[in-house]
Amino acid sequence: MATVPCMAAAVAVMESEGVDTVFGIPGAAILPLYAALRTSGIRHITVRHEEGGTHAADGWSRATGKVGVCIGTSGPAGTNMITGLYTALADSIPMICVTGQAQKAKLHQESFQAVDIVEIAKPVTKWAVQLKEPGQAPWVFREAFRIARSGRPGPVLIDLPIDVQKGLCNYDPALDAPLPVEVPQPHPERVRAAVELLAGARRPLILAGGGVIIADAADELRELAEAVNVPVQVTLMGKGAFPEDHELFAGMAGIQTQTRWGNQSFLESDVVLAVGARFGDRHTGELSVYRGERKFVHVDIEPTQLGRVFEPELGIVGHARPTLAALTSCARALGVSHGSAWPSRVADLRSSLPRRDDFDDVPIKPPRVYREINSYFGEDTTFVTAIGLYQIWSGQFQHTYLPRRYLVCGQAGPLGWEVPAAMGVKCAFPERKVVAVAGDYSFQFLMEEIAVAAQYRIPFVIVMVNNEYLGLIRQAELPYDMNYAVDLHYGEGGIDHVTLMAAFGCAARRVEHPGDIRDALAWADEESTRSSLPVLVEVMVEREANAAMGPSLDAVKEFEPVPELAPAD
Ligand SMILES: Cc1ncc(C[n+]2csc(CCOP(=O)(O)OP(=O)(O)O)c2C)c(N)n1
Repeated sequence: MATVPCMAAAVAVMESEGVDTVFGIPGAAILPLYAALRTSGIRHITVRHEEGGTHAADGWSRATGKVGVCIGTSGPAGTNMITGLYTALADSIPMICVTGQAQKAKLHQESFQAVDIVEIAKPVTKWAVQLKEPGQAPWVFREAFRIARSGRPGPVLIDLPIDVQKGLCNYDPALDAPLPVEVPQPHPERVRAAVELLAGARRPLILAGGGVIIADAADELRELAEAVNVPVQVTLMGKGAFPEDHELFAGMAGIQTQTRWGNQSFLESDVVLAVGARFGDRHTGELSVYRGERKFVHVDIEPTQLGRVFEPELGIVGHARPTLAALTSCARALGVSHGSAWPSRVADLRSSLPRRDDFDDVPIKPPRVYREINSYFGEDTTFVTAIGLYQIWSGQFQHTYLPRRYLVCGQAGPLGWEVPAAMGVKCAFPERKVVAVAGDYSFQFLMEEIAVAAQYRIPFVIVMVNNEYLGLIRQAELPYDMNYAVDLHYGEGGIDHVTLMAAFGCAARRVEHPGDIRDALAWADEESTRSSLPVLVEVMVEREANAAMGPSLDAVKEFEPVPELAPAD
């Protein structure tokens, strides 16, 4: 077998695992890997901060379903990646972070930029490993890809001491291939038990979480829903798993990102079949209300997820795709299909519990921004949003129709995620329209990555929902009866975002009247395509911190009076 630099073998593994773009920043301790990358077919995007690199790899991964890669040198490069690793772990995103390291023999001597990144990364990765021998390089990289994508996907960190990187290994790409990834099949008796529970229900719901999207199981979900005529809800991470214009769509339940009719439908349901959902606290709120008297069937690929938040009536371990398919076949074989009474009830709730988004006020009310986004951008647009009131409004008001088009870092919520993640999506799918919906403060967190998008001509639209303060924190401070440390004072010598974008060579427009939003979106869309650059639309919104939120599904603050509704039968 040929003897090659072990980093060339590592790069060959990346290529054969479907990696065509990596995000990173070189440094002295990672140069042997960069030397191998230089002669490969992989495109390297030089980011301005390793956290940005991790989020870009994360966005690339969420859009493609493949394993994203971020590379950095030793010391602070690795510690800068920790937030990205945590974000990917929390949302089950397959990703590999590669770090350089000081010489093996010097690690105990406080060498320059030597930090025990493996120990630091362990709690936020599925596997954190240091390469000890050049001969292990292809195997450690193969195993990293296998672990990242198997079971509940997640991130891996590979630390590469500089002396090991310089070594040789035996490698023949013709004799190498990705390691097999198991697709766990559900237990047939449990599938039958689940179908029987559905059959016995009067008001069943299917709840699709992010696991349905990760498993690429949206078609199987729809087939099951239509076969049994059962309404479908999505979690925030599941947004896009089911088309929101489908007659069986039942909204979203939650205490932050919810629809009013979604919460009401959920409260009226008696059996919930949850697939690839982890019962996150922003979804369930107060558990006694969430659970009520209803029975839950919980399907997950990861056995330790079952019973973690509460014990379901029935748990099924399985990959979402074969499990949904098996549920459909079993339901068909048993002739299980519900009548139209409950789906009609859900449709009634949908029409009788709307939220207003047609405000004409100046300053602009945030729901109006999302109305314009919904109406201007097409179904195939990919939206990227992180955390803050703007993300909560996005979850409440934005419509999604296709999987892998609504990308949100649902659990970790690191401010600044949008710009690098949008860049990652656009690198993966240059032909897709990509829109980052960001708060002003979130935008500022990693705004240096605009320079990267400008350098590489990566076009996307940023819609900034600017309330000039930390809205979510202001809302969180209400019970403390304070507005402390949440003022940004842009008007008093602070940031002018339009000028800021100009400094990066990018266009931007500020909007203060609701009637101007649509034109600005159309302009930004055209301008970003024309210039191949990121373009910003800064929408000035009212300084009001009152997104509809509450501690439990039945206590979510409502803006509009709730009409009297007859209870479900
Ligand atoms: C890295 C990080 N630091 C702090 C927070 C806490 N945090 C959540 S939202 C928020 C304010 C966000 O302000 P902005 O982006 O302007 O959005 P808004 O809530 O005003 O819509 C802060 C500080 C966080 N989520 N992530």
